[in-house]
Amino acid sequence: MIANRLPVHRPSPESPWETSPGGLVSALMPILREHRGVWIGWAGSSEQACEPFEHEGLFNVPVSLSTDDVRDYYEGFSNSTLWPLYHDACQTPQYNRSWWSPYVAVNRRFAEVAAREAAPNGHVLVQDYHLQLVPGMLRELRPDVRIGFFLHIPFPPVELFAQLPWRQQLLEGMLGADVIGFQTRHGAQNFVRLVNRYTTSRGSGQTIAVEGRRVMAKEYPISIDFVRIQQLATDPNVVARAKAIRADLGENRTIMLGVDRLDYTKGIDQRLRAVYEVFKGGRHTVDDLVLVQVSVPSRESVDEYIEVRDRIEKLVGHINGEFGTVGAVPVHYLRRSLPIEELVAYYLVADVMLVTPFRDGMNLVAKEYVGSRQDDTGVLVLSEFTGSAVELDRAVLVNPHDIDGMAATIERAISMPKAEQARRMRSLRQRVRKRTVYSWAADFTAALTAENPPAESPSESLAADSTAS
Ligand code: GDG
Repeated sequence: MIANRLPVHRPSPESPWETSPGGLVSALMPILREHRGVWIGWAGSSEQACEPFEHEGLFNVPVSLSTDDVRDYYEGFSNSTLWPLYHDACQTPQYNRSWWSPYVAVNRRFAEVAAREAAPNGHVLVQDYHLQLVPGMLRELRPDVRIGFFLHIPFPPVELFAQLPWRQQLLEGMLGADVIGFQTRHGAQNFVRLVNRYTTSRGSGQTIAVEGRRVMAKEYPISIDFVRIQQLATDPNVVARAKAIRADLGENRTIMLGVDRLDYTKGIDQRLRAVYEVFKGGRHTVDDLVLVQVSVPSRESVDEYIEVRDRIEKLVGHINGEFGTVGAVPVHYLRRSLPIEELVAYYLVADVMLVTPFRDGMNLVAKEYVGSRQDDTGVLVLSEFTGSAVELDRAVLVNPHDIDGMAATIERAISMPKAEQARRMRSLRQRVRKRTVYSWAADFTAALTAENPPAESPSESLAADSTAS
């Protein structure tokens, strides 16, 4: 497994390693433990290069990054160019020419470590937008290994991706893989269209002919460890903690919950504006309604993240100042990471879960909330621009850009009859129970280990392709 970050971190070189929170880690830890795989990644900014080590049954191979690499490859090209561009350019992507060659150099470093570590005819799974050139580089170094690439974030439409000065190189890098996985069918289709437009390879449907090889580009929607969430949701300590939180917040109040990395793609500020409108509307007061917003600090040295944090904190102050009383506030804002048990206790007390990103590859929080609602109560308000909205279409879907619409939907969610809540939640739970992180891994690894059929001749694949231009 190759990902930008190792699945562990430590505050200082003297502290013990701890497993990190986050979508990628939540999704992949169970799989790697099961297969006794090696995880190649960066150990984090405070780390000097260190030797490979084992932690909780997992082998970690650290790749070191210099301060300049962190600035140019990580904060620069990955998080200030690709991240905003792939999320519908909801912040303006920066096309800084000096970030490109560090991105290439760091991708080469990862590919070289993988070339050393992979067993003969082994399988390598490359994760995410930071490492889109690795499949192509690794194929040159180790033509014997099968390579999978999975993109956790959305893959943008042609009109947006076309802005990238390095669009052809990134597409060709990804085409080094045998299987390229996306969160949604939309993402896979965008990729095939772009390959046809900007490379010499030709794709049709889910297959692309690349120099005599056949590459699959397909959706593999990621999910959660349903059983683990269920176990946590029934753990007596977690249930007792949920009762205590409810008692603290008020037995008769409707509790709304938001849980997100503190990221401008997550739409936390628009959500707060909608909540402001709900209180302003006058049908609810601080006595009967409360929002708990958990925001996990993230990428704190990137300017846009500092700005969104300021916007959010101003809005929280604004709402609490206008609608709070001495002893009761409408918004409880926790800017910190919580232990998973505590997080699930919050899922258990939330009558209404607000998941309103402007764009999100999948959103595991939405699935975790559903996974924890064993009694079929609770309402999930979900942005239609998340990958999870494809499967979780029985949630109450919202457009996060429409503040009034979102406020009206939140009011509807607050007063939804129990029978309708149960109908919707039963159907949502069935979906999440059926497709877990384990079935995601099984599907992806099955595709990776299956031999792709040989490529058609170029003329044949061109004839079959209706999207080539
Ligand atoms: C990326 C993509 C895609 C959150 N707060 C705490 C905590 N979390 C855990 C949640 C959940 C995960 O972090 C967040 O996952 P998301 O999917 O919601 O979002 P991203 O971090 O942006 O993840 C996303 C994902 O990758 C997987 O492919 O769905 O689209 O952007 O699992 O539970 N965990 C703990 N404490 C917290 O305070 N322990």
